[in-house]
Amino acid sequence: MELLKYRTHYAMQIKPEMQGERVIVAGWVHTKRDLGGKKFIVLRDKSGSIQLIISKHESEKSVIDAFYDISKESVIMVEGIVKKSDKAPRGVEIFPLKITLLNKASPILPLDVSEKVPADMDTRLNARILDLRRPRVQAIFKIRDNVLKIIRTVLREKGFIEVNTPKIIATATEGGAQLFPVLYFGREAFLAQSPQLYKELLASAFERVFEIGPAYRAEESDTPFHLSEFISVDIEAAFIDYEGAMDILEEVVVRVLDGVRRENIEELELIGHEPPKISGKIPRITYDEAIEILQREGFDIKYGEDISTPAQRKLGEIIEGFYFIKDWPTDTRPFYTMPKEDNPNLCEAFDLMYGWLEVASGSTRVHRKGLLIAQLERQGLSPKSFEYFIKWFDYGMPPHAGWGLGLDRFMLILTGCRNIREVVLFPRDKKRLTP
Ligand code: AMO
Repeated sequence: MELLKYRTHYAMQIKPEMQGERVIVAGWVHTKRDLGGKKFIVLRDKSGSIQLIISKHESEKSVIDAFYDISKESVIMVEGIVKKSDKAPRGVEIFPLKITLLNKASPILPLDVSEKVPADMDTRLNARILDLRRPRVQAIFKIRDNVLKIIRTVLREKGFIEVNTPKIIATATEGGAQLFPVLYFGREAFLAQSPQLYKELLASAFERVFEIGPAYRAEESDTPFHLSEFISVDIEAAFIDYEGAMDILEEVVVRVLDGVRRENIEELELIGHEPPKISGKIPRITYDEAIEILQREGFDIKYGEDISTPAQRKLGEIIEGFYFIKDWPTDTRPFYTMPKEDNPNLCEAFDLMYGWLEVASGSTRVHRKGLLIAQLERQGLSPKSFEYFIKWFDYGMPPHAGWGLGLDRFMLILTGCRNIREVVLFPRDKKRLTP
């Protein structure tokens, strides 16, 4: 019943076998073509599109008038007869008996939805709502929807529950420089850079939690890989260490790649991309090994420092596909990261890389209060301002580990898009706050 007011069928449900059936479809005018004796409208709806054929001699006058009246992107409802036709796309079209104009679009559009007129990224993002009507752009977001579904399925299978933590918070977690301040009833607060501290506390209550939510970073860098608001897939689990956390991440990545390949065949075809395959396990190299490789290549890189973007690019040329870099220098990682027992200069942390792009990072966390305070002080942070976090370490904090995966960066790999803004509905960066 739900369908009957405006339509009996979606565009893609119209099949040649339905020859002669009376149907009602509704959607947007994708394209309009006037060949004189014959006129064509391609009607687009959420399922795809269907051609309407109007004949100068056989169609009702009201239908011909409607053809001239409607502009591209107008919303119409069409009642008509299904016609089998070898010339029509998918071998079928509709001969309209009645066209109802539900809402007329302005004849000058800020973006051509049918993609006949090319547009650069800024134009596309300025007219994002029209851009999101493009079938190829929709394919990206259908894949994204499936990715979210698969991630949730895998993590629930593994005993995680989905949680939502506050995004207005009192202190930084990933270093102070990139924080967005918020005026909070006269006090200073910040937008959360990560659910880090909350997910750790929750691991002491639920053992296994995950969150898929926004993370905010005042990113100065204007790159195709940074946003000031991105979606972070976060997990935290009690009674595992970083190797266990990598195992879970590996399974999530493998299952997503597999699921998208199997379930998004049409979308992948539309965007012309094949996601990578993983054969076997994802290699886990150490920071030491990464530095050795780079030095062997003649790269001027100091042991103990973070790996710079140019060095990362070099590494990505040498090691293709997905790989982990683990056992980072303790000084390069946040205070909550567990140092290695046999060498506290290194810590139980990892990054998941794809070529030179960092997709996720994680670690074993410090679960003893004394060490946590020492690490805060070592990084010049005040334990007092983390009191709301630290105090719970007195009441039974289990050993735990976790990771955060940048969903939007992961989407780049899955779709082959080159700019992170393409895989986000309404991207936020230093220059863009609307739409
Ligand atoms: P990290 O700071 O490495 O770790 O962030 C995790 C992942 O988030 C993605 N990411 C971004 N994506 C788009 N735009 C950005 N500005 C941006 N910044 C980061 C990356 C990165 O790998 N709390 C830890 C995770 C943990 O240890 O559990 C954290 O936030 O893909």
